[in-house]
Amino acid sequence: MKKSKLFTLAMSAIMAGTLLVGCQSKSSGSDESISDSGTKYLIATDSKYAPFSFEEDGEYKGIDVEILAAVAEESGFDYELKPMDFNAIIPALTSNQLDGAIAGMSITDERKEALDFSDGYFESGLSIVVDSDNTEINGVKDLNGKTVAVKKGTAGENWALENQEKYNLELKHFEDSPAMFLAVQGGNADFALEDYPVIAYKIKVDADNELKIAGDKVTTADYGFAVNKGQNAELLEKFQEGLKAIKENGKYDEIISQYIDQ
Ligand code: ASN
Repeated sequence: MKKSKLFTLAMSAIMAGTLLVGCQSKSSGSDESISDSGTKYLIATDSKYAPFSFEEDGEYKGIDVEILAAVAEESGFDYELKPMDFNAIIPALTSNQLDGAIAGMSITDERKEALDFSDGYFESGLSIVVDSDNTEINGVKDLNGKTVAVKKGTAGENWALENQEKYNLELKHFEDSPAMFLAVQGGNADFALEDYPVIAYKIKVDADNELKIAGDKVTTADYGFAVNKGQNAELLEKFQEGLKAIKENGKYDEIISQYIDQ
């Protein structure tokens, strides 16, 4: 029952993704759901990235989803939320198939070449994730010759690629974070690279998890709301203003404290 529901959801996500890629283009002006008129923005989130964005009982929730809702209310803009695999989000932004993204996305210099970011709204950074029985890997110093699970298109994948030679790593690439965690739990990878708040939340809420964090954070980075570079300055500005307002009026802290112990 559960499986078939998941399958249906996955299929609709794939179809929605296909439609998105196939039909919606700002430059063609053929689709009104894109905000040519500035009335309704199409904004992506990572479809499986608790506690930032995840589906529960048919609804999307989480820090990113709720910050976006609060900011939009504050700044008075309309949007449609588009949950996607992270890997598809940046290409869809740069080809104007999306107006913006709030997807647990680290602000990096490389991404800044293609995207404009808001101020950081959450401090994050990569951690090493291992099976809870693993006593061998206790930090970066123990990674030599290991197999690493990475999520496509992420800062974690980038770190693994940059350090592949240094640590003689074998990379296994996955579409989403749950698949990466399963690879570690199932012994298909020695470790995964995932953002600290994401793995810490999983360990906290999932009683069946067999994972732990090894050593200190590997990197530090802030999450930002992103738009295509040089475009959608209006949306970016509205996001910035709204973010500032919800930080001042307590709404931001209220959202965070639902998911993260402060
Ligand atoms: N945190 C990842 C990154 O910035 C994105 C994600 O997995 N949603 O690359």
